[in-house]
Amino acid sequence: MALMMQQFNFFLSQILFSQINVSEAPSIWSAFKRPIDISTYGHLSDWLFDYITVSITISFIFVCAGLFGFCYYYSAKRNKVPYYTYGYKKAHLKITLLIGLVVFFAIDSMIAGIANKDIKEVFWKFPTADENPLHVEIMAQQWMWNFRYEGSDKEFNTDDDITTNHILYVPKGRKIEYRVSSKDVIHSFYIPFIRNKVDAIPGRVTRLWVELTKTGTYDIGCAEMCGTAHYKMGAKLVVMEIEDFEKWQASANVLAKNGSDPSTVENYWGWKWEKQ
Ligand SMILES: [Cu+2]
Repeated sequence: MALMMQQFNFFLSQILFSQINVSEAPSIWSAFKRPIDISTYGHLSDWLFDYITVSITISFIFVCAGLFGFCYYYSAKRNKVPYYTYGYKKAHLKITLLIGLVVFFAIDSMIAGIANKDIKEVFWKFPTADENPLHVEIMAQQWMWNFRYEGSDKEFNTDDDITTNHILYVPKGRKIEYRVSSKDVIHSFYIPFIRNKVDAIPGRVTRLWVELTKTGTYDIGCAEMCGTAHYKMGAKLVVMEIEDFEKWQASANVLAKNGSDPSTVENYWGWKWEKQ
């Protein structure tokens, strides 16, 4: 039965991957665009990226203007007699300090401050039990992603757990908490469409939460160079309406219960969901 489940998953993945291949060829401009944001918090990262891009572009323009401006005004043609300065006059020190402070407060401190605020108030604010988050355990390995959902007993690593690989089914509009680990080397669970990722580290459990806003099929990748087939280490995130997800979960739960094989020890790679 475990084999049947695997074949079922493989069959589904074939359907999904073939659908994706049929989609339109991307235009050259799409290479410069970000993937769409399907999370409630992705705009925070996008805003920060935009802020950094705009502020360093403005700084670059000022530096270039200074460089070429000084080359022009202080060229040998305009200054027959050279004038030597060492930059230690009070005015020089004041201008240097002013530019340094502007860069420090307007760029560095802003980036660090906003990033810290977002991490504290959003990214590390994991859903509480009252919010009824969906729990998913993820085991990375060279070179695939294994997913595990608790069954109707709300316990991990028991006979009714639903396990999938290559495809991660999730509901829209419900918070999801992922707990991630690795069988072999360090990987990184990365969904570009939510602007978030977390390392999968052997012997350690890391976590990440998300709430999704759009249904559809999206790419999952590995963002850590993890070996020769690292580039192949992808999976699909299938976001469904809550009702559809619950239907899938119920049927997969029955299949899992009927198909569990306690003698196959490697099926039980899950771990206890500790309160953190
Ligand atoms: Cu990897």
